Amino acid sequence: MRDRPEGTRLSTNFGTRVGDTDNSLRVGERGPTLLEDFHFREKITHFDHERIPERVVHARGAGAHGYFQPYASLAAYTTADFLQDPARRTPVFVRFSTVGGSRGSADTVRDVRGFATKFYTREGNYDLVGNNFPVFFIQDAIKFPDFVHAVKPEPDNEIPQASSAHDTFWDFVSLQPETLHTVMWLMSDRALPRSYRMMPGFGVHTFRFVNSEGRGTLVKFHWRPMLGTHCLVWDECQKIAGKDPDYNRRDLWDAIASGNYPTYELGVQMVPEEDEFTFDFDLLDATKIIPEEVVPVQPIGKMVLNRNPDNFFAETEQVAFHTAHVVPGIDFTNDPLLQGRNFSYLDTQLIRLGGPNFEQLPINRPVAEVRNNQRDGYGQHRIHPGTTSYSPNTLGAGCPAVVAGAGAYAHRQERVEGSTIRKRSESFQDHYSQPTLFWNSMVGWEKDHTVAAFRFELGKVAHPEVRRRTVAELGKIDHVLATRVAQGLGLEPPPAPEGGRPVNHARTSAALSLTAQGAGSTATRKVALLVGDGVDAGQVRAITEALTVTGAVPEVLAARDGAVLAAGGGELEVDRAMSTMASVLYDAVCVPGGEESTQALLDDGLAAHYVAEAFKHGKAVGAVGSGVAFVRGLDLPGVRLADGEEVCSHRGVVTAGAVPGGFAGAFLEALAAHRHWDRDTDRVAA
Ligand code: HDE
Repeated sequence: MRDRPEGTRLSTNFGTRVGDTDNSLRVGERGPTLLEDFHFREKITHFDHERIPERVVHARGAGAHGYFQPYASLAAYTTADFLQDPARRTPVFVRFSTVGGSRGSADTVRDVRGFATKFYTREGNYDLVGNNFPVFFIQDAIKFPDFVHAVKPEPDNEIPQASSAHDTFWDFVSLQPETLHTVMWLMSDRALPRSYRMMPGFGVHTFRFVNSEGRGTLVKFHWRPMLGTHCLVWDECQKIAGKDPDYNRRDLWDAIASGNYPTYELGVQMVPEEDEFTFDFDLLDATKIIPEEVVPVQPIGKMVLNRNPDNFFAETEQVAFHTAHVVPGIDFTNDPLLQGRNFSYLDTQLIRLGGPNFEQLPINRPVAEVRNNQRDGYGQHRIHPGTTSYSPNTLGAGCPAVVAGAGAYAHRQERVEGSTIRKRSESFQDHYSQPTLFWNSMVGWEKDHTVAAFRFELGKVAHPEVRRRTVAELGKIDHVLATRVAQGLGLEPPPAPEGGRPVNHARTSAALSLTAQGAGSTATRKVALLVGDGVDAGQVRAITEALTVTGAVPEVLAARDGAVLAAGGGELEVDRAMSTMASVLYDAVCVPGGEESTQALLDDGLAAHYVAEAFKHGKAVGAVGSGVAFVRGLDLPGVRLADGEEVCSHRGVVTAGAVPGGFAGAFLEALAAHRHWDRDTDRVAA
């Protein structure tokens, strides 16, 4: 249903054509406006009511349409219709989001990201409402309001926006050790996705597949981006938040608009029900992962996002996800966080979307038939003829008929016994082993970034006792971690563990490191080529071509928009003025040659800043011909540069006397590697 304006005439909401929408009806040219002006009143009234409440969490989002297709039938595990036939494509709508910030906040904040998928299956909508971390901050839904109040801006002055770097968040964390595992993920670069297209998703909870024999299999869902998982760094994020606050949203939109469709593989970790108690943690505890080395992730299908929404409000804003939107063959477990979510999502949509008929909004409408005796309410769009709106009935021929079996959802039967009790199970009590596992599994630069994040966040905390309590908690994860954070904060490190039980169990899971998250690719990577008058246009063309062939996106930047003069005559078109962009908006920077062009760049501090900053952020840097002299002038620490005609690739800095030969290949390789952390970046002033 699309309401297109082409060839139409302006009317009121009741269909009366309007001849003037610029002047309200008044008494004489300078007199008062008349109440009689129904068009004026309707227009203003509608405008006054244009806003709906933003989501209490996940307010800022970006959506996309696409489809999901399984690789093979999963009939052995589940009856879910959309997982049976590898030939069937099920339409989907996905909404990515940040969690803490308001609707207008920046994209590149340190935060968890939502990854919510609505599958419009023939058996009704199935919503997989996940995040980009596999774990959550709390174990029981009753703590959710406390957690969210702690992380949201502080209530007296509503500061800070979209940031966990403040006292109330860390006060809560330091008192609530179950948060620590997810806090470790939050302080890692995982909280800074380069792109929604390069970000994983997780169902977090243990769900249950049920097959046609009623046999259950416990299941964890994983979305894996086909471009690999890649992240930004914190300094870059803070700058992007000013240079382009819509960075991730724009990236998603532009990629889809240009035919670079984001693709993800859906994977599952499956555990037979009889093995539920074979782990050293509880599968019902959402603060735990199942290490992939213990239960591998099996790919079961892929999702392609191939269409941008037509209208942000109608689709991305009004879409309503709900963990209880399940289809036959997918069931819940008793995870107390999931049980609470099954209440919360419907409840929140009732207020956010203004009543019980939000399922009739186009973006929420199932493709499966909807028939029931629910009636009336705000925004009712259906006209139900007849006299019966109850069941059982004979006057309406017993319809809609209630038939068990035959595709009806059947809750899996589970025997449950126990006393009513407010108590967390003993099996939920170990809050430190998995944060330690995560810490141990990171490589050096990941640990460095994580320590820096703790120092930054706690450095913003005003209450010394909150800082101290948090560092003490970190000491229970790993002594080195706590010591390094304490040093940054000028605090006494917690005492080293003495004899007895060492704090760190020394276990690792290689799959947890960012270095294990998918092969590098140059596809859709953005590269800034810095040029001035007198540039060697042949070099620019050769580099541009080599990049474009592999799917990278080169852009020519100069001091001004328009064109620059090429060495030896002619012009080279410029894509953007350097001042309208920044190195943080690119994945790599390259300086082609041309004596005059190099001189122009040397005279422009902005050009030097582009290269130095890209270097500092670990990005590939390239230079050719006289461009090498430009890079040499920046005195980048610890990097070898080309001398003469040779091609030199060192720590992601690729230089060459001329383009032909190995430059393009070496530069593409450096670009595909995403970042180069074997550099000494501390001394770079950028
Ligand atoms: Fe949510 N969450 N959540 N959450 N959540 C909402 O529902 C809630 C949790 C997630 O793009 C709200 O429609 C409770 C885990 C996503 O529209 C609300 C608990 C995970 C989105 C809500 C959790 C999520 C939401 C706010 C603790 C990852 C955005 C607006 C028990 C598995 C969906 C809304 C979108 C949104 C409640 C914890 C993911 C208030 C009570 C764990 C991706 O209902």
